[in-house]
Amino acid sequence: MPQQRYTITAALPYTNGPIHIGHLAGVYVPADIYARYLRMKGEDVFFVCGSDEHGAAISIRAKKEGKTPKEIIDHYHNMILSSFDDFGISFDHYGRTSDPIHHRTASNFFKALYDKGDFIEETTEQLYDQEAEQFLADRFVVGNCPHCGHEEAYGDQCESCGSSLNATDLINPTSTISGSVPVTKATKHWFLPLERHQNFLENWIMKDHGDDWKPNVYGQVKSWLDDGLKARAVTRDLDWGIPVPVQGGENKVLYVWFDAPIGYISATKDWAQQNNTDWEPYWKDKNTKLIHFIGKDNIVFHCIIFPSMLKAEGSYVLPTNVPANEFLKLEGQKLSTSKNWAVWLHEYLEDFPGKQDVLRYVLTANAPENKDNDFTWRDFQARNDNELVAIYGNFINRIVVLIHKYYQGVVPAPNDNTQLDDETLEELYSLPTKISTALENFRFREASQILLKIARLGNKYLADEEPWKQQKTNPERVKTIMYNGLQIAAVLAIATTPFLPQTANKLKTILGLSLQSNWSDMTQSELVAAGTTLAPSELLFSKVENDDIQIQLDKLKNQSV
Ligand code: B3M
Ligand code: ZN
Repeated sequence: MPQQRYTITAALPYTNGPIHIGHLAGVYVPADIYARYLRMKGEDVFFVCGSDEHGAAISIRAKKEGKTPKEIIDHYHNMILSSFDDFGISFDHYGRTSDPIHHRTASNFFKALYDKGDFIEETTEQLYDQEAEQFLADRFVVGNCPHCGHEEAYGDQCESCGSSLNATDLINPTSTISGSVPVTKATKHWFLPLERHQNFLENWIMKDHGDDWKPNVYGQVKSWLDDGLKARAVTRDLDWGIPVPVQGGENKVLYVWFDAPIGYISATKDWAQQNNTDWEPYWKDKNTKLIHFIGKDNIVFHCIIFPSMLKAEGSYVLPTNVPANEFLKLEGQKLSTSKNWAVWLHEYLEDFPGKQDVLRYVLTANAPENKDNDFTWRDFQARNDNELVAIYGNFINRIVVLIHKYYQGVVPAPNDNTQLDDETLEELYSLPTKISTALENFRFREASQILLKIARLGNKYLADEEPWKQQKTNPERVKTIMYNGLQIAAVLAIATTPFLPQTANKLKTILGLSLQSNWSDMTQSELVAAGTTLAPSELLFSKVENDDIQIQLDKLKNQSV
């Protein structure tokens, strides 16, 4: 089959704080598993992310810390980049929306739509903070959501019910800058008339993607479309952002949600320039599959607004899928940067050195795929101890230790298989295909459980055959069992690669497998050949102690405000 080109995007984190487990579970871990899996299948994958450095989130943080926005974005950009790197997220490129290449790209995009008459220019009454002398939109203003009554809805969105709002829709608005009650004041802006795109969106999403988009994503999109789309302002009266590049745009900037998704494109250009390749096929070739990994609060922007922009521009592909996740909670409560109710990635990496894969596993096995889910430290410990240590690690340890004990580490030549051997191997070779199906349908939880099933199969095989009881009486039979057991371990090693890359490398090293494996390698019946010498056994996982968990629980309690 010819290579399929994939452009995989992961939501650009705001550089107003570090990365926490909610971001990882919702976006970065599934996106990384998906990208690694497709690369192993030999597809042409470009996996892109970057820092989202404009918008109210940054200005507010800067004000709070008494710093300039530039100081804030540099600080968090570096921090986020290095924690992603330590954690092993395999982006092909990580850009920044403060880069000149992004400013140029977003500015040109705006101009292109402007020149084609795709905006409405209108002077309207907007909320204005007289004390701060600033117009209020987005996170600069909170109030009651007109749809669900949530008391802290932002000027562009209610995070509780997910509806997208205009600041003037809020009931009892207050400024988050000064706490004062805003007045209204006239100002000119450019609006993207989404109602013009209603028909196209209905045809594209409801006709083409009713079956292959996740129900939580499709459901949200459908309800916006059913409500009827309205024009959205895509410019703001702010001084932090990308200047509006048309006449009358002085002292105004592009709305952060106009420029941020273009960040995926500018990061692609940046990467292509550095790698002497062409960026356009990744965005404009009609066979390219564009996949956006995001959290549920970003659905409207990726399924309605950005596609309308792309369609209006005319030369871009539209997303093939937008596998948005729901939210992860922590110990029963909503994760919150401002309340410091979070497990921060950079702190996890310090507190649990070398245990990146444990977090990847727990966040995948318990991913908030179809509904909000809870991360608890007890569950983290239980999944580590009962699944990774007791099932996965135990199987590998048993088989490798026995090969060293019986054969000084040299893989024995097998004799004829019994029926049970054949049945076991048949089941083994059916599992990678099941993982593929789950991953290709964005069911990462299920995929992780099929992965574990390979280790369970290995344990069951050893427990049923009890080679340790037969070694004296029937050593030839034991050779076959051990040989087959190693093939199970080898399939496990390769299938583990997209999920737990560090563990996969360790296991491949023990088994003498190449670290560069392809997904199709798992169809080979002899992955570890007789005569191969295994490396010494190495513990893949170790128990998480009660004390370690208590430290985390105490820390959470003490740090939260
Ligand atoms: N910066 C992430 C958020 O809403 C937002 C994503 C942009 S993706 C183009 O937290
Ligand atoms: Zn609401």
